[in-house]
Amino acid sequence: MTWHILGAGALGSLWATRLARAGLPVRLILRSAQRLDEYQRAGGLGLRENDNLERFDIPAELPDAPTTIRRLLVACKAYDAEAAVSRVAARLAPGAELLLLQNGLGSQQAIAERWPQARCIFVSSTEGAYRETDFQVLFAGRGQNWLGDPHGGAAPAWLSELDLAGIAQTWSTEILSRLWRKLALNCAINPLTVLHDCRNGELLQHPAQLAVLSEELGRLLVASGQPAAANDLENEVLRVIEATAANYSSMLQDVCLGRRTEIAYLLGHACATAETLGLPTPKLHALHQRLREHLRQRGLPTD
Ligand code: NAD
Ligand code: KPL
Repeated sequence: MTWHILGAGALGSLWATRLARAGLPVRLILRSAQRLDEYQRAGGLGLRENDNLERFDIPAELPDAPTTIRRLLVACKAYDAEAAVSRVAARLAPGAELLLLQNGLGSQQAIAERWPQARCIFVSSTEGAYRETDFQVLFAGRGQNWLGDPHGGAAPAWLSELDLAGIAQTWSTEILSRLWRKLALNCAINPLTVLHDCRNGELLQHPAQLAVLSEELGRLLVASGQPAAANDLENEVLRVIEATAANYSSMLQDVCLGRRTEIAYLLGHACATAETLGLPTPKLHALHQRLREHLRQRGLPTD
């Protein structure tokens, strides 16, 4: 069965090239005739891995192409994902599978609610990739992809295709817990790196701030029905900071490059959930407001 990939950015290209390299059928869906033309002139998708550059001439099409989609990897940013799926919705077969690669939470639920006839598989990825140039991706960090269906059900047989393609995968029966835990880590670390304009490791100079945020996030996870995701959260925040001490967080990189952040699906989602639950989280709200003000001053979207 063909893998349709919606969005040929960093992660979409990383998946598409590895699937194509394994000889699996892949088609890219690009947003406009101009992007399609640029792609064709680039001569396919490039993957740089361990100083080795390979190019793959993967077929590409527009969202309104006539063929049916049975398996779709949605590889857009969280703020683009629902609109991107809506452009191919008429092509989805009944029971089509949508793999949602987005960071944070909120965009996946919006898609799952709007297209209930599809099987939505949520993915939490710790792989790292970025675009070196248009249509050329650098595989910057090996990691793991956890896939799961929040409604339960069996693991799909095509997971073996990911193994064949060398895409590290684990089927998770607790995918929401994983996504909430990652969201909490991102909420404790990323906004502070933006506001202090620092590498992750420098946050160790602000232990009191990290402690109070971890405490509020832990209470939020428990109140949201995800107690396992709250286990030992503060220590995990400190462990991730130490393990990634020399890195700039993805949010700080976005801000420095003048790119829209996924704030609405991270801190925004955390604060909105706390409000819905009637749970007081004053430090998280204050952090959200400071971050939004910081983005506003730089002319970036605040949600
Ligand atoms: P990206 O910006 O590199 O790629 C997104 C692509 O989607 C862009 O090429 C954009 O043009 C395309 N797109 C947007 N709307 C579209 C539409 N309507 N039709 C077709 N294409 C459309 O983003 P990314 O870094 O690949 O991140 C994707 C998601 O994966 C994000 O939620 C991110 O947080 C998450 N993620 C990324 C990484 C990473 O290392 N890059 C790691 C883990 C998670
Ligand atoms: O996932 C991250 C990111 O940069 O987005 C880290 C810093 C590891 C945790 O927030």
